[in-house]
Amino acid sequence: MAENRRIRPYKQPAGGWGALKALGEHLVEQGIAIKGSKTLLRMNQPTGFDCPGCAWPDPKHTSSFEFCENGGKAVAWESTAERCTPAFFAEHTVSELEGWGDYELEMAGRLTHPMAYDAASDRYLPVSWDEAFATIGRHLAALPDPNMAEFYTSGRTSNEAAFLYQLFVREFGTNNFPDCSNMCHEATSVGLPLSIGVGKGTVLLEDFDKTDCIFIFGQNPGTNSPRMMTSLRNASRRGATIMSFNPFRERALERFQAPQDPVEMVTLSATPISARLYQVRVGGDVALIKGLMKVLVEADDCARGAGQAAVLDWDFIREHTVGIDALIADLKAADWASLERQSGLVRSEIEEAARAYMKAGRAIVVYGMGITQHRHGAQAVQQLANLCLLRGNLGREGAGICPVRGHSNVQGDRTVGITEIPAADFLARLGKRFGFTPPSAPGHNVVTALQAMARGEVRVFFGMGGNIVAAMPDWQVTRDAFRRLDLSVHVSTKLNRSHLVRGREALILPCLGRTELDVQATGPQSITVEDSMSMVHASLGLNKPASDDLKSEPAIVAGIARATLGTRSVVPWEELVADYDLIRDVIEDVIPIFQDYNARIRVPGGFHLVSTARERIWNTSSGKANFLIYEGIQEDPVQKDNDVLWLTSVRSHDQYNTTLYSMSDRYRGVYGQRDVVFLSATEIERLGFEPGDRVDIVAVNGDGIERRVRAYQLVAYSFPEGSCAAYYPETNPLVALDAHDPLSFTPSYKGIPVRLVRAAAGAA
Ligand SMILES: Nc1nc2c(c(=O)[nH]1)N[C@H]1C(S)=C(S)[C@@H](COP(=O)(O)OP(=O)(O)OC[C@H]3O[C@@H](n4cnc5c(=O)[nH]c(N)nc54)[C@H](O)[C@@H]3O)O[C@H]1N2
Ligand SMILES: Nc1nc2c(c(=O)[nH]1)N[C@H]1C(S)=C(S)[C@@H](COP(=O)(O)OP(=O)(O)OC[C@H]3O[C@@H](n4cnc5c(=O)[nH]c(N)nc54)[C@H](O)[C@@H]3O)O[C@H]1N2
Ligand SMILES: [Mo]
Repeated sequence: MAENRRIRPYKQPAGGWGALKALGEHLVEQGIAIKGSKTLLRMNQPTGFDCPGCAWPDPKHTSSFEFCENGGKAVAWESTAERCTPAFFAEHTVSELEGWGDYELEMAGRLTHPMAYDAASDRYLPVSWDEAFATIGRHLAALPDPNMAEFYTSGRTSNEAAFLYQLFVREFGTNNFPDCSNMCHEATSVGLPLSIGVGKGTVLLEDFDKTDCIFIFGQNPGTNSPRMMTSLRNASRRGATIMSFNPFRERALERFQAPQDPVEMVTLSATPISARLYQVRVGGDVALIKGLMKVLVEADDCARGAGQAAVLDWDFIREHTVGIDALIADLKAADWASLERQSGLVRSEIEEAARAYMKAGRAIVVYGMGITQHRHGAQAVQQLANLCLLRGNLGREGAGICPVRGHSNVQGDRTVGITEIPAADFLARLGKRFGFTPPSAPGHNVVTALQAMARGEVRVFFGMGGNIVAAMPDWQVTRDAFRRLDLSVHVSTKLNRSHLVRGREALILPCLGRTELDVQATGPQSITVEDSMSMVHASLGLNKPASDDLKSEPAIVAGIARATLGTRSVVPWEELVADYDLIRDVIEDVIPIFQDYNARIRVPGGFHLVSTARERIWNTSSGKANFLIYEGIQEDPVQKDNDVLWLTSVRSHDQYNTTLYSMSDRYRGVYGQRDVVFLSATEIERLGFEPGDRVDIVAVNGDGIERRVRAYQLVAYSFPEGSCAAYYPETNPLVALDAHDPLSFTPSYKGIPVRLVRAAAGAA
């Protein structure tokens, strides 16, 4: 619904009637008020489909309907009545579409037919599936080296599709698997194994019902994993203490009105969520976490000196960890003035938060992109692991570390083999099961893939979902790199930027969505996904597909594999695609933690994949959990200059990554516009501006390349000094491709050094 541009503070709690109204409007806008409501009733049910929105688990998938505004929007977006047909493509040239906004592109509706770019008319024209497969096969087979192709995955792809995909790509001969996870929780996948021997979280949903304390760092559950609000609300009502650390006072972290609670809805009351919300400076988390640990260590010294109970869990530390002495020495050496300056919090605030943590018998540490998307994201994650380890808050009930994953199956895709650095034993089992030798050389992640593409070393890009061209940093570099390709292919449900910024030849392959019925030779098929808490369960789409010409992702992989490898393939592609149970059987053969896969997903709620750290088994080189040290406290070192602000790029309440549901952001009080930058009134004044002024945001990178976005409106907001915020993906041009975590390669989307410069007169 087009809304007028305005800024109007949102006074209500998160959730409540506002959420119901917003979803209702959204269903109407997608033209599916009735069909949409019916579809929503089947979401996250034992026999329905898994929500294509976020990766937050559902209470055993056995609950009655749980209202989630943004899950509803994700479903409505997929089940829209709008169609992007060959007739649409006949009407618009690609050059014309390049001038459209991301919102307008996706509003064209569901893609209905495979399309191939035709240079003569500058249009996408319909092709048959066989022609499309043959084109891909011809390009791939002609490459002198399989490493000249990139195979991207976005995290909605099911376990079955992802497993077949990696099998095909490895049989073809490369480990080039750039993945949306590289832009997201890679800091977790790389950082946590070094600390605790596993790159996933250690808690289950029931731990939220048993914990005394929940610390939430850099994560916005009310928008990005709204079903988590049920756990937080229950915890708060039980008397557990919730503490949040976020530069924004995100409304859902403050108070929440549960749409499923008739009393709250009728009385317009709400449940307070966080006991305190500390407005940490953008990029100030490492200093904050070190400050928290410093308080614990000093309190422990004091307590033990006075003959009182220890603050640290020394039995756990002695039995299960290494490195405590070095950590304590490092924390003692950190001085409060620097910790305060860097975190943007004063010592008494950090002490207050640390006391809440000390008091709690059991604590859960939750985090999201505010931690991972920094130049030292992996190390920041390790500091959170330290915080847990100090009080033995790992591997027992009601305690643990909880990275909140993004896409609904991003974690499962990794588990079944989407990784550019596969483990040797996985490759050995894969090769043995099928009788071929998979490549062992490490492949590309998103950053190294883009770098190779920019150097002209890559000829073919294949995207299994997603919108990498918009999601990546450094748009100019990214776009130039895509334009150098011979062939770009995207398996998609909606039209997006990545279809327009294309190779010499380009294909769009439309696929079934999660909500749709997937019928193969043996009948309707269910797929499986793994949520943020390592629960694997089945998902069965029930809606009539958006078009008769759609194929499932597994069927698309099989078609391409046949066209590329022909009879030399050792995999019975058609047989596997005819019955997804057979795909699950081979997954089980290759990945032993999936034992009895088909039987276990038939139990409502599915099953839990073993998490070693949860059992206090430490798969690290030391065989113990490691306390790892972060030297210094600067997360994003850059020259000291008072005019340089740290910009963080965030999601609005009305978007799903690069998909915009509307131009508004209700909880932050922004309507009808996204070209705004949030910063404190004090900073606005200090920099010589007034609220409402238009500024260009100019990145400070020191590589001589100008990166600038234009004419952003200043919005005075409660925000920490030295920091500002604006929306993703519009600000992605500001992030240099080289500005990433050296360990995990996660781009530092949440730590962008910028200057604000008055915009040219008349710019807006
Ligand atoms: N509706 C909806 N749901 C989604 C998505 C979506 O776009 N829309 N995306 C999905 C995906 S792929 C992901 S990865 C997740 C993302 O979910 P989140 O992890 O919640 O992602 P963001 O909104 O980018 O940022 C999270 C929070 O970090 C805060 N933050 C920013 N910089 C800093 C910092 O330096 N320190 C701290 N402590 N906090 C900071 C922001 O203010 C924001 O509240 O959600 C998933 N679910
Ligand atoms: N500045 C900045 N940049 C960021 C981030 C940030 O916080 N700030 N966050 C990063 C993160 S966490 C992530 S995960 C990435 C997201 O990067 P991506 O995962 O690449 O992007 P999405 O926007 O989720 O992809 C949207 C497209 O996916 C397709 N799609 C939707 N459902 C399906 C499906 O079921 N199957 C298939 N095949 N296609 C489907 C549709 O065509 C849609 O246009 O962006 C990253 N970029
Ligand atoms: Mo993500």
